[in-house]
Amino acid sequence: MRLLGRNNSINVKKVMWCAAELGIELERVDMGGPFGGLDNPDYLAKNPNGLIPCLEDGDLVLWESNAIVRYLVAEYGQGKLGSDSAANMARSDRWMDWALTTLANPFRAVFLNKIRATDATRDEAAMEAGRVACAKHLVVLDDALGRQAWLSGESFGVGDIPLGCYAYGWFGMDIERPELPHLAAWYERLTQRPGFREHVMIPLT
Ligand SMILES: N[C@@H](CCC(=O)N[C@@H](CS)C(=O)NCC(=O)O)C(=O)O
Repeated sequence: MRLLGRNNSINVKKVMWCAAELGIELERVDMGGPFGGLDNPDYLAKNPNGLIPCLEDGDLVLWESNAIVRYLVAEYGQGKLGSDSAANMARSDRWMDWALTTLANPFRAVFLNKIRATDATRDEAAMEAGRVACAKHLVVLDDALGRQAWLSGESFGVGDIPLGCYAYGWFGMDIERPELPHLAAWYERLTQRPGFREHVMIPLT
């Protein structure tokens, strides 16, 4: 099984971390960013969006990182990471969808301007608007984590994975952050997990 995508992408990180949690061997191939290759016809035949990540597992070629994570859990999870019941999976799905539909866009505005932009290209207004929007959305997450230890329910699960990757970026950037104690405590628990340390906690670039 192979995952195509550079290791510093949040969407690649979530798949690699999920595979590590499940004990799956997953070879990663550098693509995208400085490695390029996403506009090659061969790659576009696999993912016509020209984006990473893309999973190859036998005949299956799959893009969209959350779909890949769900596939790994369904195919190889044997009920782990909260995949033992439809209700538990739905609890996780809710946060996975929320990450993409609600948090991803404002987070990207902060991350790209803070980490990837140069002084010449940085859009301070967009960065600040993104930061304010993220801070507002993260109150919802903090509130949920005040009532349950994990986003997946009583134990760590697949619903914690995408937002854990965003949390690493949020806490790792030199930005103003509101006090969100439950979010901070959950993040601290994530940093104890070997798969998170290996695949997510790498320099922000
Ligand atoms: N919704 C897609 C988003 C994919 C995406 O935007 N990938 C970015 C990296 S995080 C990408 O391919 N950027 C171009 C590049 O790396 O060259 C997913 O979750 O897989």
